[in-house]
Amino acid sequence: MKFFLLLLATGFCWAQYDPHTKYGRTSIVHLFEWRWADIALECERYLAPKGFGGVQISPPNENVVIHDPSRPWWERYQPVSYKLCTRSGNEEEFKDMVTRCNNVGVHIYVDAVINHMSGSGVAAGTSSTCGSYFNPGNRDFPAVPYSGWDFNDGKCKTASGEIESYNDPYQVRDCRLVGLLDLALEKDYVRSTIAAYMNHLIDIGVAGFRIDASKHMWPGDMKAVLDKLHNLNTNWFSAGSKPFIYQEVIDLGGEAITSSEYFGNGRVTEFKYGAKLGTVLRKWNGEKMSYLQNWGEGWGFMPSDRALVFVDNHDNQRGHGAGGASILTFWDSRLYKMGVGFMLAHPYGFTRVMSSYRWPRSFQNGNDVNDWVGPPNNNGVIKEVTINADTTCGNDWVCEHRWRQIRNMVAFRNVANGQPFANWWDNGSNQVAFGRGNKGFIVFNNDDWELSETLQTGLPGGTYCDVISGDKSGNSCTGIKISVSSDGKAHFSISNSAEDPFIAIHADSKL
Ligand code: QV4
Ligand code: CA
Repeated sequence: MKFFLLLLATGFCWAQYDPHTKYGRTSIVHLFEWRWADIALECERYLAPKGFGGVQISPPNENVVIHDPSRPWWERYQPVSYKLCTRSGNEEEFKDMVTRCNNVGVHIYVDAVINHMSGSGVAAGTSSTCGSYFNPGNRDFPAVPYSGWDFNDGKCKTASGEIESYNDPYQVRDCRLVGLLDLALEKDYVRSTIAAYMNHLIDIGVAGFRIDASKHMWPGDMKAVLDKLHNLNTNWFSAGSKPFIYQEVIDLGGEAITSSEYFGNGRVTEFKYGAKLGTVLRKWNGEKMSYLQNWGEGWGFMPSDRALVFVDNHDNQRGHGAGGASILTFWDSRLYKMGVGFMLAHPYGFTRVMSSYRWPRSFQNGNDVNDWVGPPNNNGVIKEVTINADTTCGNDWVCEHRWRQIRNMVAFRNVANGQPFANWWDNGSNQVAFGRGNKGFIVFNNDDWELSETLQTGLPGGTYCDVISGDKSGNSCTGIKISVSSDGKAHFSISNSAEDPFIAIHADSKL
């Protein structure tokens, strides 16, 4: 018994840090604003066969319907109730999605918006995705139910009732984030109500949660909620599995609140990752890829086993949240593929791939005045995700996760799972290479001249297909072929004007 207690005390119950993806699947994809019916199809036809571990979905609970501007994506971050009823689908469609995805080994991670309800300025009425009445003016959300007692108004000390300084941890937690009515998570009623919502989802079969706006909740209050959560559904998860928790905390340094305050609850989003990687690949501020040799904790990031990493997310791909102009997105596709490829090849953190929709970006004075535009829709009804003959998506869904270079690097990460970072090489500028034990090797040329080098790959001798320029197809390669000699060395030539100036090979791409 003592031994078990010791294990418990030393954090053995690591389970909430464990994504619970099926063995050998090491990434999740954020299918931002997708409908549940389309996610179920994508799990079966694409994500399972291509080795994705899971899907982060948009908030599944009832939200405000906003008409000015017309149906912005961010209306889903203004809850009205915890009914599973949104533009993505109803409870029946949600259950069908979770069951079908779990049945093919692709797990579901829910974006849980539990810090707040709607904006304080929203008009009272039934303008909500399930028709529930609510009245922000007097804090009345009868479909939960929440009333005035359940909000932090009395606790917030600022004149406006909103967060006015991010240097005061009390304001950041107890006041309204951009006017969003702030729930009183110190109250057991609120904690129990939120836990009941999350347990409903757990019992349906979800594997974990992205906790939205975690910086705006006290870690202890969040722990009180998390301690009320059920273990995962044993139809798909081993008994005693705890839900995977990753908390959205934007910490680029310099604020009163730091990511480490949240490590006791689960993993935390590492926003420094995407911000720095974008700066390096854009070669801003004298940054070079050769500086990436100590990427990870060496760059001041949180411990790898606490980090949820990504190149961009739904906020900073459109100028919300953090990272600024350095963030790489699908709009910068050539550098973006290099960034996602680097992330998926490198052992640091648990990786999330972004999958977006196209919107009519329109910059005025450096700001995208259309940053609010919601998902592709017909009069407010989200469009289905159509699949083209070339496997890309139609209807303005970008489907980055289906880009060959990205899909194949998700597989690379699976093959290299558990293998150490090895065989680093660089030219002192922007040509770098590294391997993952004896399972994988990747080479980048981000300089303005040719890369032509013979490098130690660490791989067994043989002929390998480059999974960036093509695929292994039967006994041949549709793209570049790399010959590794018996001593593990191979010659790489990468033109700086190549469509994708990087090459990746791994054990499963060997002929
Ligand atoms: C406006 C005024 C307020 C006023 C209020 C009155 O700005 O001063 O009091 O009206 O109601 C939308 C509008 C915003 C509006 C607000 C409330 O953009 O102008 O306030 O609604 O009506 C998303 C969007 C926000 C959006 C919000 C709610 O990014 O623009 O606000 O949804 O619809 C910080 C946090 C971090 C957060 C990040 C964006 O630390 O946690 O900001 N990221 C998460 C989500 C993000 C979401 C929220 C948090 C809120 O990733 O998508 O914000 O749930 O860094
Ligand atoms: Ca709060």
